[in-house]
Amino acid sequence: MIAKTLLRLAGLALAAAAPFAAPAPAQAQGNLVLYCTPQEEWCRAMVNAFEKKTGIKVAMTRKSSGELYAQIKAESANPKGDIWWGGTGDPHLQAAEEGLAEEYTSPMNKDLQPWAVKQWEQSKKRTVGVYAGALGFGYNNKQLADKKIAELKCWADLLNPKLKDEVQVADPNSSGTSYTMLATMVQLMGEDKGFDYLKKLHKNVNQYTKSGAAPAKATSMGETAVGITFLHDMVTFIVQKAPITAVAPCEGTGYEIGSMTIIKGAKNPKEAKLWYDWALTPEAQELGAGAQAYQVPSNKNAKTPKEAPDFKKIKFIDYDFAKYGSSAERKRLLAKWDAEVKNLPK
Ligand code: S7P
Repeated sequence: MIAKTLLRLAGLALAAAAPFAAPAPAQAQGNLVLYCTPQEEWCRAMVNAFEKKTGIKVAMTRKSSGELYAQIKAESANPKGDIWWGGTGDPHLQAAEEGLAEEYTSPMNKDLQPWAVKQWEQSKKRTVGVYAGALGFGYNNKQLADKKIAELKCWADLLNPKLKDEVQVADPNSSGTSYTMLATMVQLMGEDKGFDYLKKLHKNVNQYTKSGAAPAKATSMGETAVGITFLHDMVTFIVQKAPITAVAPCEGTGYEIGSMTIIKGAKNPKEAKLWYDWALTPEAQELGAGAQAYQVPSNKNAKTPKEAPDFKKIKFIDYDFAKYGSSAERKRLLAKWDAEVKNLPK
């Protein structure tokens, strides 16, 4: 199963450069309220390009995955957002299951990778994959050398007592990255051993940040020796010459299908669909690399950035999105993490 997933994901990195005709949205006037979860720079680049192409004015709010899910739920009686672009797939699936998302079938679906379409099918047409990213960690080479700690290769290495208060990871309630880690540990080790691991890791955690990518920046600046993030978030700083080594853990790891959802009751549904179709084109998906976002795009004809982690070299678990993106399971695991891990004494 794992091998099958790996092969399927390996295919992601080999997007064919077939000729492609992106649908050209007609020049339009109008407004769109965008909820955006990836890096601010990528969100801005998307907004600027879309406004230029369509004449539609975009009001954008950037927040972490769990935070935007909670906001969309809180606003559901009077929705303020039109479309939610990016962020880990689990909270998008939860929103779909809870009736917070509109059904939509984009003409672009035919050009998408099977994993992106599967996300759409699993959500009953309410969310679709826009990119994929592998979970891992990164360490600051100087910090590690100063502490005389050997190269870190595995999740198990992060439990080294010499790393006390030297590991940073986000809070899974606000962060989709960190929820992916929580669900990954449960799937990789089994629930009891996975929670044991998280409790031991807690002793080494210096801070549970709100944002999933924040530990990558902290690692780049030497504020923490180790950060647990998606690998592409570490690569962003490696490209900027930060002294970081990015690690795909030896035991195996999970991954995200970054997703997109039209919000139920959107006030600007026509504009939301224009964004949706455009965001699935190679033209839009290739904007990521220019903003130093190195996820793997979901359109088969979009170029995968050359800096993107090589999925063929990563040992992936067969992440069960249906289960771990379900409302009941996500609520249960987060409540258990709050009760058993978050406030443990060190
Ligand atoms: O930074 C890009 C990215 O890693 O951020 C998204 C993530 O869900 C947002 O951060 P949170 O963990 O704070 O929710 C990912 O989808 C994306 O690849």
